[in-house]
Amino acid sequence: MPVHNAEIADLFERLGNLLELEGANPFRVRAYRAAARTVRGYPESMADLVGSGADLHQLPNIGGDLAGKIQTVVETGRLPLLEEIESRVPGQLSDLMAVEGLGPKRVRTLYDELHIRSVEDLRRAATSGRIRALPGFGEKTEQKIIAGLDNLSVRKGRTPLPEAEETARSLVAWLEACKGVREVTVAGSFRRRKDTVGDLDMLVVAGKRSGVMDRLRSFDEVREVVSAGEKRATVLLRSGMQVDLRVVAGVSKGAALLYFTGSKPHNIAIRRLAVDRKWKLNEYGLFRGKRRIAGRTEKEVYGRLGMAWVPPELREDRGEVEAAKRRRLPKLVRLEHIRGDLHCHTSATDGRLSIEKMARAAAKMGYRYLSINDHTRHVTVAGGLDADKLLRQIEAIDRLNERVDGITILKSSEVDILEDGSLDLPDDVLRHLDFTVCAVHYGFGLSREKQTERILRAMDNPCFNILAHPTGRLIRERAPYAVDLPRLMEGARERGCVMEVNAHPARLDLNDEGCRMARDAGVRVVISTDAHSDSDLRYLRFGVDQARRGWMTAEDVLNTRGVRALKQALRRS
Ligand code: DGT
Ligand code: CA
Ligand code: CA
Repeated sequence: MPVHNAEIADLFERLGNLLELEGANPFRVRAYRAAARTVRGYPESMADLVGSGADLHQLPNIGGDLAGKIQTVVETGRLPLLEEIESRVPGQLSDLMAVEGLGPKRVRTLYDELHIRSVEDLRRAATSGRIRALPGFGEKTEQKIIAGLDNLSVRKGRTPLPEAEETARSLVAWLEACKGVREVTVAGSFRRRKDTVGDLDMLVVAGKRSGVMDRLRSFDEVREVVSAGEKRATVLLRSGMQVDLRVVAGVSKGAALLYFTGSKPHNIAIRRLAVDRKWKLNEYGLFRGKRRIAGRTEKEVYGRLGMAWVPPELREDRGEVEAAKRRRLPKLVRLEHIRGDLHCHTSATDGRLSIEKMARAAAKMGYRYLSINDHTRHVTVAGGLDADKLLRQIEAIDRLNERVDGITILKSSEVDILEDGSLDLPDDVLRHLDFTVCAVHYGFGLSREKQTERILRAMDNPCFNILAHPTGRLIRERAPYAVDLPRLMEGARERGCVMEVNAHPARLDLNDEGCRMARDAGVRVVISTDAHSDSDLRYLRFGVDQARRGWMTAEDVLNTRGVRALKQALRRS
């Protein structure tokens, strides 16, 4: 069974953490973390790439040394450098760094003074009050560590959807190849496209004696069989993710799919409709007395209950049941509606490829346009573009547009919103762009009031068009900054500004609720990938998932329009 991207990423993260504990060069530490991020969110599996002889150097943040390490892990399942370091310091110390409030220095102290090597050690020491006595810790820090530990288990329990997808893909293929298995579907939050999933709920349509349970047990990723009967099983995978599997008969397939897709509140709401008619609805079907009156397809069940079929993304009991009864469900946006990407980076700053290469990649995907959004100066990591450099890039794009067929390259920038709410480039430069994408990249610690004011002030500038990744969260890495999102929505609507749905797997920002908020406030969005190389352009579908969960139609999403209509819609009146 091939090594998953998430496992490679975990090894690199561990390596980065342990190097930091040992006081290694910060650049080296950062390089491993950046590589972990790239690998974790990459749309193709490293195992496949290595297998097909692809050049891993082309991936963002992957130099020659790292490319070699990825190859080694894929081929041997091991990372020798990590093993070497783990012979000096216990590997579990890396897990401690994930506890909020603990950096490398403190972890080192805890290890040296109290011999704390694991999360369990840490909890024991904290709850028995031994940590407060350490120099530089104190009672407050001890409390914070306990809270951090509680948080950790909450965060650890869920898997980001793009990562879960990788596991699901190989498991579905594995089960489908089993004799007697007719169909395999993943239900649950996975099918509803929630941004993180608690576990995978698999439904298998199979005849009696199909052998699917043995097949599941022999999946290479299975670490432990928690329970296994004739019709249901629960297993734990090596990644820590749980899989629930149920075998269902063809006559019940729709009812089972409906039941196990959830959400629970949605199920409860539609079961009430059945009860109102004195019928019974469960995972086997819809019953009048003993007679099954629907069950083979979801559509049949919904139809009998007087409802239109509800797209799984809407099944959260947020008004969809009522809307489905009145045939008023929104026509949700689809990936095929998208005509271009409005957030990408090039090698002029921290991207991998030239403008031309990015544009040709976008054209190949069938896009009509792609905007170039290199950073302004304030983002120090890559040395962003100053006014002169941006003006030169604008001229270069004009020339490219004459030469490159089939796609329009739009002139834009990812403009930093400074702490006082001004934009990082003068208006007379910004006016040369087709539109701006503006973002907060530092000053995350401002109070909710101040952060909100800062962004609203930036929106006051008539050159402001799109707010990039509006809450700044990084999934599993950084919580959203404190900001009054409803007020930002109101402010955007009043000023004719637009919100971004950043589709990068590390962000998904706006998330589903943010999208719904935008829609309810009458604010349009764009769905963009924040691509740093051509392959990242494929992340777009993850943004579409969240937009659909937020009830958005193609109308609500401006990059479903042609280039002229898009520019028109972005123009502020
Ligand atoms: P997750 O795994 O936490 O991301 O969320 P789900 O929605 O996948 O939840 P899960 O795996 O516990 O259960 C899968 C589906 O099964 C759930 O969405 C609805 C259904 N279900 C589970 N337990 C119940 C229940 O007690 N009542 C009802 N009506 N449905 C349930
Ligand atoms: Ca689930
Ligand atoms: Ca489950």
